[in-house]
Amino acid sequence: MTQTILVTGGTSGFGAAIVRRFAGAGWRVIATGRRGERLRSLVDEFGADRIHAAAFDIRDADAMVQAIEALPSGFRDIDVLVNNAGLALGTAPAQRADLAQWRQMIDTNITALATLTHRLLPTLIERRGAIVNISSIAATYPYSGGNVYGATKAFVTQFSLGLRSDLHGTGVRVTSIEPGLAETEFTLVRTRGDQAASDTLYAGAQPITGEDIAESVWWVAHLPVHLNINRLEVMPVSQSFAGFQIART
Ligand code: NDP
Ligand code: 8X3
Repeated sequence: MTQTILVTGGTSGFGAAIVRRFAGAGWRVIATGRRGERLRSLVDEFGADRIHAAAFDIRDADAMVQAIEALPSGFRDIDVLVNNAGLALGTAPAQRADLAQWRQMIDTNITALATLTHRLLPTLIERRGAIVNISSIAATYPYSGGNVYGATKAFVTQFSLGLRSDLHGTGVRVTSIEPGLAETEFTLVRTRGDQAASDTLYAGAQPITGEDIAESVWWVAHLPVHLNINRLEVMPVSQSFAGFQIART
């Protein structure tokens, strides 16, 4: 039986790779994001029977509900929800950070993710489906300038574990995937379009790719139904941990 997956942030990076991985294997895919032209290209590539494009700003709860209510009949039975849309903005320390950027990260990475999950839970329970939340290593390992971004991802990880607990006995699976350094549009967005900064960060690092994470989501979604991956932390071999800092008087 053909299954259906909803992927938020399908216009770029991890999300676009996840859309391609599942659509290419015959799943029905609902792809969301603000950039409608990119979603339309995916529909052109795979066909409207395979991909449904839903262009909206995920922070707009009314637009989100409208998009879900407008799903064509063939796309309504959602088996897998991938909460991937998200962003980091800025790398300034908290005392110099832009409050508007903090709010945008919280609205996108936390509030929108929780709102969409809440809206789709009845369907996912009915389908004995799965939720895959894209968190980050920043949820666990703090770094200077990571402040609110890391905190939003800590929410994503802990919310995933809480959902696991609440959904006990429903058959719904919940996974938090926590990637490290990955080359997508993430750093371009974080630096407001500084291509040189993005290129410098990833140069020579053999970072994670969108396809790597798509493969992880595919694996999680295709495990035997009695298995649940709670958390999956993924780093490139080139990345590891650094020490604590000490301010001396
Ligand atoms: P990209 O910038 O390439 O993709 C982000 C996606 O999120 C885009 O499709 C974008 O769509 C969507 N998005 C952002 N804001 C909104 C919004 N307001 N409304 C709708 N969609 C939105 O980055 P990544 O692929 O790297 O990021 C995907 C997820 O992975 C994020 O949650 C990120 O925090 C996480 N992550 C990234 C890592 C990395 O190093 N790259 C590592 C660990 C986690 P559009 O702009 O079209 O709206
Ligand atoms: C993105 C990974 O380490 O740049 O979530 O914050 S990191």
